[in-house]
Amino acid sequence: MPTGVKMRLIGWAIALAAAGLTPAAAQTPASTPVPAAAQPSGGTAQNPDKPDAPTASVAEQSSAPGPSVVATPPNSLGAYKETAAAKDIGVPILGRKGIQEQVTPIGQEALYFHNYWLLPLCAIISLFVLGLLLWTIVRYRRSANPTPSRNSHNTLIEVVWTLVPVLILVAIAIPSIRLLRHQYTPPPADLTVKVTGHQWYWSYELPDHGVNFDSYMLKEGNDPTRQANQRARTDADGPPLLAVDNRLVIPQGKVVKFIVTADDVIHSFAMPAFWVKQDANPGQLHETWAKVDRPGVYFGQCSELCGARHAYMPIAIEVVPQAQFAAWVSSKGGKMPGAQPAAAPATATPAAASAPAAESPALNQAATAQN
Ligand SMILES: [Cu+2]
Repeated sequence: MPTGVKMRLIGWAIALAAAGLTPAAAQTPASTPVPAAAQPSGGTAQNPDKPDAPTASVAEQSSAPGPSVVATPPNSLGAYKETAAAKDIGVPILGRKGIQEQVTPIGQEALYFHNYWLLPLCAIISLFVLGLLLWTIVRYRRSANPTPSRNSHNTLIEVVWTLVPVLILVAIAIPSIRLLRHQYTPPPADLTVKVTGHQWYWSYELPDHGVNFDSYMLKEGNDPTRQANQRARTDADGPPLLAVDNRLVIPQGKVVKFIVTADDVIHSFAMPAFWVKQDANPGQLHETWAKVDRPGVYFGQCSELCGARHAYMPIAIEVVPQAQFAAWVSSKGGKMPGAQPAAAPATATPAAASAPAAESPALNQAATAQN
């Protein structure tokens, strides 16, 4: 067989083998459909499901009991109340090894790739090389093998030790690049949060909701540096060094775009359970996103050494059903986009302007989800 044909055959063999070697579960699409009930009834481009169709999953049921709740003005929803932090999810657990339980589609895909693909592959390669070394040391020691081999060339072995590493790299590259692609092509955002790192606290802004606040770590009750007007941490707030006075609250099942920047030095906005870690650089806007279906409180920390109190600027994000989110927005002095009658053109979104019934639940939902 001519060399050119042989090489082409080898190339096809590599491509086929790589395709067969990639794990099927890693192919979960990044954009898991947003719970049907949480979707707007207008502009349902990415989800054809009916917004008020009965749904089975717990997340969907609690996320949006129906359009009527979303349509109710936030003021009538009752006050927002902080959820008590869990001890088994969204927090570091004493004695636990490995990566935190993931609550975003990207996190789950990445965790699967790490646990069921990269780690076994590394283990198999390490064990194989170790075995080969041991075998060579024992079998070809001087006493057992007094006359050394004078071989300098073996075509079969050379082809094998070139092809096998190429196959391994291809088998890693395919799911890895797919994960990157999912990570960097987020679905359209339902909500934008601007995150700013400061020495040494975080501030959050929801520009579409008129919400803007700072978030500081809560000190322990017996901390001598705690001022009299500062609330001491309780277990419901979260673990020591991670609980904050003002949590960022986001709605469950919605795509949240985080625009991350810094005020003074470089910080890093990191939320382990979301698979989010994004540098916050002064003068630059970086973008990351998360979609969390599971309500709860999740904790992260600044992950870029930023100065003396770097360790004391934690991040706490609370994921709540949409109605609770609206109550939180109103408790922060903001209002849900589209919560006003369409008569006010300044705040009306294109969907709101074109909708015939200004007060319809569909309108409020559409306007909410568009922002
Ligand atoms: Cu820092």
